Amino acid sequence: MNMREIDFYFVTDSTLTRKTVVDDVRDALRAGVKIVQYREKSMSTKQMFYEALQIKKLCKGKSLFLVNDRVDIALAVDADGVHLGQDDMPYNRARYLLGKDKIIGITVHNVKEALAAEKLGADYLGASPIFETKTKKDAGKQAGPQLIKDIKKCVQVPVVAIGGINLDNLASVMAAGADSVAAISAVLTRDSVEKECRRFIEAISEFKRLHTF
Ligand code: TZP
Ligand code: MG
Repeated sequence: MNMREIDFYFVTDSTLTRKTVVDDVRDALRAGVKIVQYREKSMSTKQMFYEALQIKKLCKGKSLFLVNDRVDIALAVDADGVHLGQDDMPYNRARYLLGKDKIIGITVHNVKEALAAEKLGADYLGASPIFETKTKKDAGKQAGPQLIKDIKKCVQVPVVAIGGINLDNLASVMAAGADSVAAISAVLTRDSVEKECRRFIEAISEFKRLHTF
């Protein structure tokens, strides 16, 4: 599995789940997601380790498994990689610790950060936040789909769009050139995480099918 083949990017959130984070991952995998990011901001390191281990086992043979922020947890469970923000562990140190084969994604908010992250060697970029979001308090001001267009003009690495994305505004994000889309609340707060993931996967692949020649 390669970052370029990924359509919908699934991210966990223990504050939004209607069941448990592990149940959500099971549902998402049933829907066919090909990448799962474990994003946990409040648990103890020990709890995170055991939860990450469970998720890693569920993902095995089905999906890539990345850990948000925590290089130590990623290493401890032998995850496929990490997702790092601008204030997380510096890329070079994370790469040194994880080795050349692991995936490192970096959140970027503008073209300058995107160019810097690509130059460092990031495997993909998370363009954020595209729309207003309540899920991440310090996400910053919504950039609109134009951010994706601007970034896609100057980088080669895949760009994952995140922040306030739902099935209604998805087309505008895809039309701007996103390679992949992450949506948290639009999926986790619905009755069926599985159904919602399926809807995103289908809508994204349909868009790509119609617009790739
Ligand atoms: N990073 C940038 S915005 C965001 C993260 C983790 C939250 C996205 O959540 P939602 O509910 O899809 O707006
Ligand atoms: Mg972070």
